[in-house]
Amino acid sequence: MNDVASSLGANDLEALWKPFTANKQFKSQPRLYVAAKDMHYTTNDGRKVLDGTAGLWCVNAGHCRDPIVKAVREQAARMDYSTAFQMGHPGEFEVASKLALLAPGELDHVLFANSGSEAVDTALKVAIAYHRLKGEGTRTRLIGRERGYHGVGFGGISVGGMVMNRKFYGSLLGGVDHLPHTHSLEHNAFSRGQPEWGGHLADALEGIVALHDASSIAAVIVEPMSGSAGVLVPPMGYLERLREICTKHGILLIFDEVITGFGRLGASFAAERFGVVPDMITLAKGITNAAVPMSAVLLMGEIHRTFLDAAAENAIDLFHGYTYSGHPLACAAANATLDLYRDEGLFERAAELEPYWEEAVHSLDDGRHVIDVRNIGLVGAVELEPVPGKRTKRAFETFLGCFEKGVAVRASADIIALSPPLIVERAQIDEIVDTLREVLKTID
Ligand code: PXG
Repeated sequence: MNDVASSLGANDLEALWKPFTANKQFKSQPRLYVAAKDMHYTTNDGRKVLDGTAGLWCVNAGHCRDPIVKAVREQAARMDYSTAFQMGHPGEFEVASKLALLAPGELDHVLFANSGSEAVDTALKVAIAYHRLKGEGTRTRLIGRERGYHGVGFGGISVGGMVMNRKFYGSLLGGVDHLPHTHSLEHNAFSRGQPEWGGHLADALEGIVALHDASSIAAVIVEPMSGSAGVLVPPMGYLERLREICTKHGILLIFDEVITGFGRLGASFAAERFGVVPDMITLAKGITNAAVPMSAVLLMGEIHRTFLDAAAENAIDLFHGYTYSGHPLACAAANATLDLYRDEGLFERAAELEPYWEEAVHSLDDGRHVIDVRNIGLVGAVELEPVPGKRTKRAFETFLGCFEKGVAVRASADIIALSPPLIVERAQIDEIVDTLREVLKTID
């Protein structure tokens, strides 16, 4: 240990460089949670904070739920780790089977990883390798979308469309194009559910195909509803059109459902809610209710078969995987979580609450600084007019103000995103919205 390190006390905040955090501000005014149960966190100074964001879009069943805690505890004592490659354990097969049953269409095979970023990079690699095995090795281009978020791996930031996540990191992957995003205050402000305007923006994919030729394109990846970029709900007909164009040109369609999976939109997956089945789905977050890190790629049986058919009997069929793919603790958490979602009917509950949620968030339509409110499922966004020359300031101060008043909301640029656990009560929806309204009145 060097002198500086050895002089740090056990509770010193200096050594840790927190991710996606304003570290100078945080260290001067630290916000620490020490416990969580159901809809609430407890701070280090003993305050209760109502969770308006399900952690980071992930604690869909509420915090520290007993069946999940018990399952993880028992698994930790029974078997900590089993080799991921060439060996297996029962829990991973159980989770994969449950996911395949839950998934729409022929999405009946599963690869595990540990984060949304890893799931995205896995899906992109599988897409390119699949075409290669089919004798179409020229299909290497990947198409993402402006304002898309697909994690922080090199694949994910390359197809992603968040400028701050990209601009520091060099030239990124080659052969990537982006569709236009679908957000338009001019046409869609204060939409309820799917906006009517914007379905035609999917036709930009035809333009990209015309430019490069379909024979060079492996996959299109989009979030069916963009979360991190500030809740961009797909316009009517948009996803259907993307599906049509991809099918027409033999391009794989990947839905990144890291946020939209597991009930967030009132159905198991956004694919089910919107009635559009992609060729692969990436999942994370709610898969274990965030109790243990885990992610997955759901893929069509045909993709899986292509790899198996190409491999000799004793040969490895996919040269990809992580030490912790299908980790026993994660599988224990996922099994208990998927059972809990089913037993408590939480996806249906989200669907039932949607009209109440919609009314509540749109009661902010005339709130101070508010230039848009949008919603779908148990997701809402309140877009604030930026302070000239000081983008993000207003939403960040709103986030701090809400935290002071005991409600956790998420700030993304000048947008406040809301996504409570699916166990939220109506009175708690009111508390989230009322707190936000009051705090907005106090922000310059
Ligand atoms: N895809 C999507 C659609 C995501 O939302 C990831 C991939 C990456 O997952 P990991 O587990 O690698 O972080 C995400 C993550 C926000 C916010 O403020 C959202 C995420 C991450 C950080 C912030 O909304 N989602």
